[in-house]
Amino acid sequence: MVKFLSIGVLLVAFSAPLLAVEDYEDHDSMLMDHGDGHLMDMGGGMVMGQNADTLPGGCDSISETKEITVHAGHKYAEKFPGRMYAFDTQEFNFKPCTKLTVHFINEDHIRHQWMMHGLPKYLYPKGMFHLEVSGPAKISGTLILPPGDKTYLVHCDIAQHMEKGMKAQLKVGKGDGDLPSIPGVTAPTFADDYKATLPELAVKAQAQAKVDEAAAIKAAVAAKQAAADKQAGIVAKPANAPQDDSLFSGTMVIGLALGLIIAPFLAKKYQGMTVSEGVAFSFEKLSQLIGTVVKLLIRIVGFFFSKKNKALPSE
Ligand SMILES: [Cu+2]
Repeated sequence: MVKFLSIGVLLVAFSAPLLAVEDYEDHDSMLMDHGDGHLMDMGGGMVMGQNADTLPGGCDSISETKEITVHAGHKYAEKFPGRMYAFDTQEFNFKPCTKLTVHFINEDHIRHQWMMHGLPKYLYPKGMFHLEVSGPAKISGTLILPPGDKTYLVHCDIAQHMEKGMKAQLKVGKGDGDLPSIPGVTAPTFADDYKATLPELAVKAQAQAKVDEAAAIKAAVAAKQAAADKQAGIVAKPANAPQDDSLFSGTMVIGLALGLIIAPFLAKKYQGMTVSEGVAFSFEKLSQLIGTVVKLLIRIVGFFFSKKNKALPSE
C-alpha cells in the first residue's frame, strides 16, 4: 500500500511541472540588471537599451504608453516567397515620445533578436534597443521613443536572418520614408527571380520533349527494319563497330620488328660492360644522337634562310 502511494505521489510530482510548462520559456523574471539598461540572464536572454523613465531630449512628457507582443519565427516567413525567418509584424507605428514595452516571443529553436537602430546615442548605447533570446522563449523590454518623424530599422542581427526576412520598420510619427526589403511592405533590394524564367523554361522543356519523341520514333523504326532484315537473311554490320584494339596492332608489330633487328647490334656493343658502364655508354650515345639531330636542324633552317635571303629577280 505504501509502495503504491509513493509511486502515485512521485507521478504527480513529476507530471505537475510538465503540465505547468508553457510552450515557451519566460525570461522576464530571470533577468539580472547589469546597469546602463543592460539586462541578462543565465538562459541566454538579453535586453539592451532598456529605458523606462528617462525622457529623450525634446519630449516634455510621455505621450502614450503602449505594449506590443512581437512573435518571431520561421513560420511567419512562409507567406513570403524565398524568405526563411520573419517577425509576425513588419511595420510598427507610434506617436513620438511613446513609452513602448515590447514582449518578444521567439518561437524557433534558435536565437533571434528584435533589434532597433538609430536611437539617440546619449540615451541608448550604440543607438540600439535590443531584445535577444534563444527560443522558444519570451523576453520583454521597455524604451521611450524619441520625438520627431523618423523610420527606424528593426531586425534580427544573427548572421543572414535579416537577409532571410527578419526585418521590419518602426515609424515614429509619420516616419521619414520606407526601408527596402521589408517582407510584404517594400520591394526587395535583390529580388529572387522565380516566375520570370518559368515560361522560358517551359518552352525549353517542350522543345526537348519533341526532340526526345522524334529520337524514340527513329529508334523504333530502325529496330523494326533490323528485325525485317534479319528475317530476310540480311546480316547487317553494326553501325558503330568497335575499333580493332587487339594487342598486336600495326604499330606494335613495327616496334617489335625494329627491336629484333637492333638487338644483336646493341648486344655486341654492350658486351663485357658492367651495368653502370652500359648506362654511361647509352647516355653518351644518346647525347651524340641529340647533337647530330640539332646540327641537322640548324643546317635545314640555315638552308631555308639562305634561300630566302637570295635577291628576288627584278621585274
Ligand atoms: Cu534571428
